[in-house]
Amino acid sequence: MIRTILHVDMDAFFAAVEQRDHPECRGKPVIVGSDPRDGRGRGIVATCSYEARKFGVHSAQPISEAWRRCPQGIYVRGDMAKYVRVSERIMAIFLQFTDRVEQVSIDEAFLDVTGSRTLLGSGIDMARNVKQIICQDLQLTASVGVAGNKFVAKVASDLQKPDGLVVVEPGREQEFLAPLPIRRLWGVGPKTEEALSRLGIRLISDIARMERAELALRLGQSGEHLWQLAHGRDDREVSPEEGFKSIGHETTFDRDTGDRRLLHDTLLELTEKVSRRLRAHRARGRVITVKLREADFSTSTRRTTLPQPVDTTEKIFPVAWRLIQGLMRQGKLVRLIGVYASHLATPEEAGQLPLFEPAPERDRKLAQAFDKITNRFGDHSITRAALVPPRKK
Ligand code: TTP
Ligand code: MG
Repeated sequence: MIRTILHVDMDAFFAAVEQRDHPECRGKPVIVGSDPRDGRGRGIVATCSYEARKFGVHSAQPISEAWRRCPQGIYVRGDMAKYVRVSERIMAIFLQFTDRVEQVSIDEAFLDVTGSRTLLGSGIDMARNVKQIICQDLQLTASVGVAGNKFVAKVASDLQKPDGLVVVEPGREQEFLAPLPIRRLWGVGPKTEEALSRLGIRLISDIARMERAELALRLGQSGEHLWQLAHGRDDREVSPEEGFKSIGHETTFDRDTGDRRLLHDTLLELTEKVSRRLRAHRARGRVITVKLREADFSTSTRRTTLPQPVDTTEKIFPVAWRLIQGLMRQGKLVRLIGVYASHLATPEEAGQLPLFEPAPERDRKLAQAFDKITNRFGDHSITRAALVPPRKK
């Protein structure tokens, strides 16, 4: 079966929201960052409007450098909570088209709309509609790529930014990718790019032309992977619960249950496992997803994006419990529940995202102390007084 996958990515996301909310910024170079007025180089550019990009301003640049290139720009401090709210509305729009939505970052998602074609039209129809609804409801523009797999859809969405729509018909993937530089391939960073360019390999077509075995010989496993991508092949699924990377736990009850206390305590235990694993990996998650399966196997998920990445039960559990309660239906018994943290960042990465501030130190120390004790005495040695179970109705 030929799949239809959309990759949607908002244009100049934080800056576009600011231009929308402050009409005096429209049509002007707008730079969003932490510490924007600090010309001495402490702040970092989160993003900037397309007007500012003409001056050579870009994400992750020191504000001082942006200032040097574009002193006439409008410099604003971002409002992360607002962007998260807008992001949630965007993700909700995607769910009108399919429940197979994989959020990749705050402003970007894959949609597997294969199953929606009979009802909602072709890939290009759905792409146009997604763009139109985002524009009408949120006064923002998105760029969309439509293709038979994730990789090609992602490349396509980026090609005509801003307000782009690029469709790659099935069977034309290789032709579409051929003239593009190899850095467009997933897994080709600056180092690989340099190594390959020394061999005269600069375009995706150069890789597609190579013998598969030769590429594998030179680059090992990633050679095989690049060869597949260069031919426009990518069979990874759009996976709603997983997101980009995730840590999760789920459990099936011995007997289907409607007991809220049991559900609460089980979810708390699962959350505890997730947060311990997050800390063990020195990672924090920004998206919390819960899953609930009813006795008849009908399964639903719900997720929320947090303003800051988290790795503690104190932060994750209240969110997860609220989401689970939203999924529970009167009189329906529950077979399975699960909780996942995704869109993971290491503390270092979280620090690089200028607007995501690290979790309070106090919270972390508490969690670390807790880990030490549970690691020594097993999972059940401490119960948290802070997390009081709900009163039975
Ligand atoms: P991107 O989608 O990479 O960028 P963008 O939406 O601003 O612009 P484009 O039109 O090229 O897609 O990132 C989405 C948001 O994430 C961006 O608006 C701000 C935030 N961000 C950071 O805070 N730091 C960063 O280094 C990057 C790349 C993005
Ligand atoms: Mg974007």
